[in-house]
Amino acid sequence: MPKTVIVVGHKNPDNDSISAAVGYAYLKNRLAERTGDDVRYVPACLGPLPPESAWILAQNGIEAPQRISHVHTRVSDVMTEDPISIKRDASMLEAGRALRKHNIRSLVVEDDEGRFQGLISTRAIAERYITATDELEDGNPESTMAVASSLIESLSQKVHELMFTNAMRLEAEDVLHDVVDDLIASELREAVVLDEAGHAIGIVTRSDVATPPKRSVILVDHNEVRQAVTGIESADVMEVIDHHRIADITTANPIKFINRPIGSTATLVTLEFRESGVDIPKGIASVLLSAIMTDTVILKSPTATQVDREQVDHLAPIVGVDPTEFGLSVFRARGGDADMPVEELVEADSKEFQLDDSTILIAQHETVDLAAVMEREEEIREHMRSLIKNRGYETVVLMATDILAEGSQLLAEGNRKVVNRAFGIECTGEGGTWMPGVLSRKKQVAAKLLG
Ligand SMILES: [Mn+2]
Repeated sequence: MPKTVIVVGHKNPDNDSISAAVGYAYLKNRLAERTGDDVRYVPACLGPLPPESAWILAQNGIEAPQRISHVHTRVSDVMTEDPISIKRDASMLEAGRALRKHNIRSLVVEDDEGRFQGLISTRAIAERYITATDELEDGNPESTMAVASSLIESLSQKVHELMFTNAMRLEAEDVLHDVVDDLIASELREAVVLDEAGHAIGIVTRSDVATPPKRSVILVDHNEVRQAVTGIESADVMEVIDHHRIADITTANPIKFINRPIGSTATLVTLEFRESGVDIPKGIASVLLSAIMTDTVILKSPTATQVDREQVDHLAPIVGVDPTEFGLSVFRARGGDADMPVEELVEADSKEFQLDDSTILIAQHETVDLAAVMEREEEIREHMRSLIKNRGYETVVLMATDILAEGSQLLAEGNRKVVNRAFGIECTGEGGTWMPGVLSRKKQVAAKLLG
């Protein structure tokens, strides 16, 4: 079985964490093929897929990363799979032969449906023979004969008569640490691993748990323990690919640690593809491009760099799209503006300002799809009016900021005169007013209203 390495992003995954894990696992698998390493890189995630990730993966027929809850060593990481089994009605002679043939210490005893019944071990057989010799009396030839016939009889005895039925039972997903003490203390050397149907799928011995292997992990889009998968302290961190501040992940050995102050981890993954000369298939290119676009807000964010732009220029022709158009469709797949509760849309980023003895609430909602926001104008205004009524604001202003167009649609409820005077506009109760270049609530809106 190949060694497994988990490639995983941070908790509460965003599109960059998902896409970087998918893209980097793909690259590492191609590189492992190239070098003939028996390693399988598995992309994983720590929470539900963001809608845009689910969309882009489905569009490209790429399997979603595996959802994991921890990287502690599990029973399945140490068990010997597919244990040798024998039917419960088989004879001890057959059992003995099977133990010899496979050079093992115990056999799984199963019923006709293959369900686990017990274990038959070399120890149980030895005990049966030693017990038989209890009858032996020195100098009594009859007792010798009795023992001999008892031993012969034992060969045709059914295994279920001698099997051990109290073996410790485990599940493959059990955390090893949680079961190890019980296993050490158990009467038998072996524990049996059962599946849901009660079939034995593995055996764990005491020596398997003496020095359990650590699970191998590659971290993308984070390097902070707090944001990392549970159990990271007991795992083996093989690599880190990230674009955040350096935090507190530590390792026993030197590792590949890439960290650059650029717009997205997907940018770094793209660079890794190019550096190693591995072709980026169209699907993976789409996934990576989508993450550069979401993490840099279509390259408008101040975190976007020339390096990000260059990787966008490399990926877009592979996908065959215009990057901005493509970015917009990724943001639309988020579905936020059309679906999010109106309370969230208006209030998630809202601040109160004091003007004489009245209070003004200035809310801002950033979007790449202003049309979708404005389609909800009626509902939004109604909510703004309810805030005035319930919280006693004099005025509520909403800046619906179009990141791409670099301006804001201003909606006002309450005392519109104040707003109109401050900006020299004619704000009515319908449609709002487009204010080009207005992006900052503090500098461009609050200052004017309060000044
Ligand atoms: Mn990121």
